[in-house]
Amino acid sequence: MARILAEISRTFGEYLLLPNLTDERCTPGNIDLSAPLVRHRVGELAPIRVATPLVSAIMGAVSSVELAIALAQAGGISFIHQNQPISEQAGMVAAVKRHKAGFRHNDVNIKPSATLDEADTLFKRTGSDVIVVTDDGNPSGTFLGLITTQDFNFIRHRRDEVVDSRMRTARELVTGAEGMSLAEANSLLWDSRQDVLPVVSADGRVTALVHRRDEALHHKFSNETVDAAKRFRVGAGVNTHDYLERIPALVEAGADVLCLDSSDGYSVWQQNVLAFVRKEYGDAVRIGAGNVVDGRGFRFLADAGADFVKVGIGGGSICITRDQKGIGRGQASALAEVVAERDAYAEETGMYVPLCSDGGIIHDSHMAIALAFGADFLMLGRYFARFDESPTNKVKLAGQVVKEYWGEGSSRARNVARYGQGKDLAFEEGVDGYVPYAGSLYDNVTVTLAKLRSTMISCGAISLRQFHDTARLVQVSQQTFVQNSEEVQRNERPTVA
Ligand code: RVP
Repeated sequence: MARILAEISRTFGEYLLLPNLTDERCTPGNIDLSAPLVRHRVGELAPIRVATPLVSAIMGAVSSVELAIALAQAGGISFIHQNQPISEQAGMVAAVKRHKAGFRHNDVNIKPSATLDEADTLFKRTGSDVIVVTDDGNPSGTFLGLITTQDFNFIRHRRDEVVDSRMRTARELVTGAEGMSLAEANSLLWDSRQDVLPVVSADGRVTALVHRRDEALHHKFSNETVDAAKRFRVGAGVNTHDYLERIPALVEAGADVLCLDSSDGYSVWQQNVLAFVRKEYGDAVRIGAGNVVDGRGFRFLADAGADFVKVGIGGGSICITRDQKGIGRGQASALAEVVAERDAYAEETGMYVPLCSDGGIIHDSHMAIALAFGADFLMLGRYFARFDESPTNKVKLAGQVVKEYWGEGSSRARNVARYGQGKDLAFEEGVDGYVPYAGSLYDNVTVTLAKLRSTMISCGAISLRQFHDTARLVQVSQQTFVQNSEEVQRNERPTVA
């Protein structure tokens, strides 16, 4: 006979935190939000950590190259999705890795003979606000000047005018020399009053760009997620089908951490992939696995060698797996059980395997609840999909500016490798919809982190570890829950297309 567990499946909106004593240490500047990303021995520091415990979902509608750079700058990390040809995914990973904190790679180039219309198209396609003009329009060409979004507009200038007529020439610009330090580059930026400093090699090529706004961001977030060479870190999703080819290509492209992308990770297929990674690469390649919703699933993947385990089935804002298959668990209940298993596992084996709570964050307050429950870091789709840096279109819908956001199990994404339904998606497990547009990642993450710090201050915790250990949560009444969910349905869930 099937077993019926005694507990009720509960979600984040059903809990509130109680304040603990706030003492002198509890100031915003003292709050440490850093978290381990991968397994490590208890008492030691994880080899990969994040200063901001937020990671972007392994989704085509979320994690673009631009978002990965912006999130790494803000101290988190992105996972580039695997529902695309291996070469394209590896190309996206390599594009993120070309950027160093402070020194941005020269990616966006144009010829002086190109038209302003072509420059405008390039600005829109890349999201960049500065283009390097070179003799042949390639990064390896000779540097001739810069053209920015401030240099022309189509009220004053004709679309067929050439870039040459509006660019600031190399001779007019202050430039830096290859090999200079970031501090020297930033001083030059201030002295020159330029917004961008091209760093030029002895043979006249632009090897990097230093942006004035990056210095300000560095002071705001202070801990970018970078590797030993100061390149931004980036993650990548993998699947249990083509991993023999995909994993080596992603490793070659420079992916810092991989993650198995599946709605149900409690499978021998994931065990096989983890065994492959350990056999081929030992600990040199880091890989998370999931998703699971109970202690058994966690232990299975931890024993199989997962570097972190992702928790959550059916809680994603665009997810309809629970309706379609009757599988899932309230995210709070799932976390509570898996956290207890993680801690027991650490006690027994001396190995700490971090947990990622994936999906179901609707309000910023849910992030605090998820972390209080014991999650090490959080994976978010809807949250990041709302920002400028996500790859989807911004559209106006009933007077409101929204961005497209679709699930990997929707017929738009058809992420067959994620859902284990066979060769094609026989039925959808996700919807295709819209989320309210919210502006830039930096502005939003700044506010979100301020709220999180403020919650931790009220709860008397200055680190996430302390927060896990000392948070006290209560369940709210049924009535509050009904009101919350009505409000969420009205305002916050993606609008289905
Ligand atoms: P959310 O942040 O609530 O939008 O949830 C994002 C998560 O939802 C993803 O990280 C993934 O685990 C899950 N997902 C993605 N697509 C689908 C689907 O189509 N059902 N679900």
